[in-house]
Order: sequence, then C-alpha cells, then structure tokens
Amino acid sequence: MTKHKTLLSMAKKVGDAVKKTAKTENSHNCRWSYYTPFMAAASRAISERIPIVDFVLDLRDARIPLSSECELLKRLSSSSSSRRIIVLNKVDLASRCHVKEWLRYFDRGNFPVFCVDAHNKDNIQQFLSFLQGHVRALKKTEPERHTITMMLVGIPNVGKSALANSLHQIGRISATEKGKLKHAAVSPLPGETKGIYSLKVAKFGLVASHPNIYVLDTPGILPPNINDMDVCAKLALTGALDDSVAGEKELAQYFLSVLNLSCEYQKWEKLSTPKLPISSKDDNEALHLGSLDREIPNKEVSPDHTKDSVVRSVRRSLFDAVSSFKGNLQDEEELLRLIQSDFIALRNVFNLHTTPEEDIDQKVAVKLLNLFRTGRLGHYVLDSIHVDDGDNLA
Ligand SMILES: Nc1nc2c(ncn2[C@@H]2O[C@H](COP(=O)(O)OP(=O)(O)O)[C@@H](O)[C@H]2O)c(=O)[nH]1
Ligand SMILES: [Mg+2]
Repeated sequence: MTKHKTLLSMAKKVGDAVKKTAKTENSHNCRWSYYTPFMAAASRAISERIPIVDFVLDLRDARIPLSSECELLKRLSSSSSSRRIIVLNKVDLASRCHVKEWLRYFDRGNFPVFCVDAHNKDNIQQFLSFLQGHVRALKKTEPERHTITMMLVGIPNVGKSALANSLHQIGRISATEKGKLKHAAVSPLPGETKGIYSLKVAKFGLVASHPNIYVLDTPGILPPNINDMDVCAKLALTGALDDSVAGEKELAQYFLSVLNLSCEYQKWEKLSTPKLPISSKDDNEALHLGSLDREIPNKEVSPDHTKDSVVRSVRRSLFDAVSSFKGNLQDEEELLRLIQSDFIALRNVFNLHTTPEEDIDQKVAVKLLNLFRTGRLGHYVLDSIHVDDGDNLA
C-alpha cells in the first residue's frame, strides 16, 4: 500500500492516542504503559536463551512484515550462534500479491523466510518440511545432535502460541508419536502467554537417529516505547497492543482510512445498491436515506455482526459510501467526513439505534475491528517496500 499523506496523519492520530495513554498511566516513567515489568523480564529471559537455542523463528505478521519485526532481534548480532528464520504468519489475512513481493524482498536478505497460516494443516505440513530441511543441514555439521530447539520470538498476538500448538500437533500426528498433546494458550488479546514453554514437535520421521525437535513458545515482547507513530498505529490496528491503549474508535477510524484509500472495497461492487444522487455536502443525510431504502434489520435486536448476511451489508454500506463520495480523499478533513458517514451507515447495519448516543460509535468500532481482524473486510498489507528499505534488509 502506497503511503498516502492522509493515511500517515490518521496513523499519527492513533500513535498520539497511544502516547497520551502511556503518559497519563505512566507519568514518571520513560517506558510506555504496555511495557510492564513482566514484559521487561520476558525480554531478558528470551535474550538469554537466544544464544543457546538452535533456531530462532522470527515470527512476524504478514500484514506488517517490517513493522512487526521484533526490536530485540534487530539488535541480535549476526555472530549469534542460533540461526534465524523469518516466518510471516496470518498470511490468510494478507493480500497475496503484496506478500509475494515481500517474500522476494526477504529472499534478497540473509535469512530464510516462510509464510504461513497457523490454522491451516496443509500449510503447517509444508512448514514442517521446510524446517526439516534446516534440521538436516544442521545434522550434517553436527551429526551427534539428538535434540534440536527452535524458539518462537515475536511481538504480542502475532500467533506464536497458535503456531507452536499446530507444529506440536501436526508434527506428532505425522510421526505417529504416542502421548498426550500439550496445549499453549491462544487468545485474541495480547499478553496471554506468561512464560517460556517447550512443546515437542516429534522426530520428523520414524528413524531413531533423527533428533527430537522442541519448539519453545514465548511471551510477546515490544520495545519500552515506539517512536515511529506509523509503526505504532499498525501494531495497534493488527492487535499487538491492547485496544484500550489507542481506543477502539481511533483504531476503527484508522482502519476505515486504510479501506477507503485502498482498492479492497472495489471487490464489493456487485453487492452495491443503485446509487442515490449524493452531493459531497449531503453525504451523511443521503447515506441515512440510502440505508433506509435498503435492508433494515429488526429494530429491537442487534444482529450478530459475524453472520454472513450482516457482513454483506457492512461491505455494501462501505462500498456505497466511498463510491458515491465526491470529496477529495487526499484532504484529511474530507476523509474524516467520509469516515463519519461510514459510522452512521454502520449504526443502521448493526441496528444500534437503541444504544445510548455516547456508546454507539464505540460499539460500531468494536464490531468493525473484529471483522477486519478476522479477514471479513478484505486482505491488506500495510507496510510498503521502498527502494531505500534495501538498507534495512534483514
Ligand atoms: N487468521 C489467523 N489468525 C491467527 C493465526 N495465528 C494466530 N491467529 C489468531 O491470532 C490470535 C493470537 O494468537 P496467539 O497464538 O495467542 O498469539 P501470541 O500472543 O503470539 O501467542 C488468536 O486469536 C489466534 O487464533 C493465523 O495464521 N491466521
Ligand atoms: Mg502466546
């Protein structure tokens, strides 16, 4: 996605909100509020283990391949004994063509890269074969090895525990290993994993000489503060920070800027209703009329926003709002006006008329964020590759 000036200023709003929360909650400390003593201890424990594990699986969010790089690994010296493999997770939520570009970008760097959907069995099988190749190469240089350790390292909520579980389950099933399966806690909220846990991934085959593979799940870590507001906003939108840190409404506004400035909504054209004549000035009013003209949910009950019919209505409303908008989206004020129209249209779709006025936008925001994060509102890669990014190549 190209860097629109308006998108950057919407990202800055989110970053400023995070900074403000950090300052009020933590006024006499230079670290930000999410950086708890627990996260500091986890960062130390992970740093100590990096030199003694065989592989570091540098887990990133495929939607933000650069912004989700773990700060601690950036500082990792190239002389470290462990081998680093970049893993782009949540690839099912990212736009394919952009992920391909990022894979080519990382291929030019020093570290192997693989993209994965932690919930997809076939994908995990392929990832296991890829890891197996690396284990074989290590065994060639150290044939006496009986145990190989791989540590998952990454920001909160990137899917470390989900991936550890999948590797453990699928690895053991394919090696027909007996024994009770363990389970790492997976949660949509950041900060769920509280310690470093080891799960056996099996022998990668039935031959006795094959080494035992263990994958270490770790707590998510972030630096004590994030100076780049664009990075901060992307981390918050994709769920690495608790939503209360930036505020759901600010995050939803940021998401709507991303959506309105992208091409994703164009895929929903066939869902569109015939256009009403909408002038740039009367957008809010016309959208009200437009949505009254369309499907109106039951007045009393707020529909389950994850139902296909509701998701379709959300898409249709967002498509209609942006495609009939006559303003200039490069102008922040006008973009905000479109976002306000989006919120009004979504109140109707989610049937939130009986909700107290001050809570409505908050409720719309929570539902919208949930739909974005479960891939129901398009596929995005928010980081873009620039010529000068070559200097930062991992
Ligand atoms: N769509 C999708 N969701 C995922 C994927 N991996 C993890 N998740 C979800 O992301 C959230 C965080 O996962 P978790 O493993 O707890 O993240 P951790 O904090 O890095 O351990 C959970 O809701 C997972 O179900 C993935 O590849 N695709
Ligand atoms: Mg976890």
